Amino acid sequence: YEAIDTGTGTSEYSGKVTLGTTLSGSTYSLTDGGRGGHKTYDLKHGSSGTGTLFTKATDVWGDGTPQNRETAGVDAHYGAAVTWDFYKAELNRNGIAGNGKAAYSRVHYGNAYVNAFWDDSCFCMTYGDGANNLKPLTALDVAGHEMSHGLTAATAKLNYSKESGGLNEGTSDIFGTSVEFFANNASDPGDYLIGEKIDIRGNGTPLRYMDKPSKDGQSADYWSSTVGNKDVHYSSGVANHFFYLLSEGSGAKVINGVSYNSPTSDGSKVTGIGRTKAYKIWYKALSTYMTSTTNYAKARTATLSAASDLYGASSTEYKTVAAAWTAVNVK
Ligand code: ASN
Ligand code: ZN
Ligand code: CA
Repeated sequence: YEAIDTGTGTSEYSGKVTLGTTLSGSTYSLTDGGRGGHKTYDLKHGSSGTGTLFTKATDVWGDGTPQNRETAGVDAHYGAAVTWDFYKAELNRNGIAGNGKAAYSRVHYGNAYVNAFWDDSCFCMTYGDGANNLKPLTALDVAGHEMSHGLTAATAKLNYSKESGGLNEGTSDIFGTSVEFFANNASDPGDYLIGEKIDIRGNGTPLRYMDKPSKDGQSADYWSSTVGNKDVHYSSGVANHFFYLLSEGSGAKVINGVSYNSPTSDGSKVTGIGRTKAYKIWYKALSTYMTSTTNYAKARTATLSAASDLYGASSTEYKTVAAAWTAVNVK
């Protein structure tokens, strides 16, 4: 006997959440039957194989602390579900690959491992437990970021170096942040910061800032001819900054209690079109016009083509795409 169920979980980062689960006989598992059957496994500090599927006699999971090994499973399973739902509701996409196929998640990878990664060869997600095994990398924006590497691999296949690598990383930040806004979760409200929950620096600051990427000390705010020489997590700043400006516009703004102040390279003013239109334009560009070798100049034309398809070539949306790229010095 098998049945799709709805469990409840207490996550570390997103409060109490509902979980897609499966009841087999008298045992529940973190198998999301409503979303392709996405499973979440416990690697128990190993670093290979799938580990052990989370199973239980009751459909109540985790306690919100990292000491309870189910908790990271709750966050990861919830992040996969919200990402799936975002792709479906907002991008009209059936899963990461677009064919309804579920990925799977592995948590408790290695020991105090401070990273998370998508692996396209297993079509799977892996999460470390973070510093001192206390801050697993399972926050919503990180989950959405990592799984969106699978989305990019299934669409534009942007090469992971030089400017195309920055666009690959930027795409993951754009959708990671969009997933966080889409979740509308009171414990982790949407923001234009990446990794604000996982305290990867140990001082409470996020990993990246989309309104002004240089606030991290390394990322580029604007395109220059040498931006492709930076690590892809820093050359992504140009794409992140473009997305922020397109969504929210330049200047000072407070969203969900977070203050932003986004500059432009030339002192121009940009009025945003809202993040929903912005991520639809980015997705259309990624899935229709970008290729493995797309650089920033080509990303400008790809997103203009996408905006023209969606809103028309004389639309405010089209003009704002042009203005936002110009404001990050992609002309
Ligand atoms: N967490 C990193 C990222 O998604 C893993 C990597 O270096 N690719 O960017
Ligand atoms: Zn990434
Ligand atoms: Ca965030």
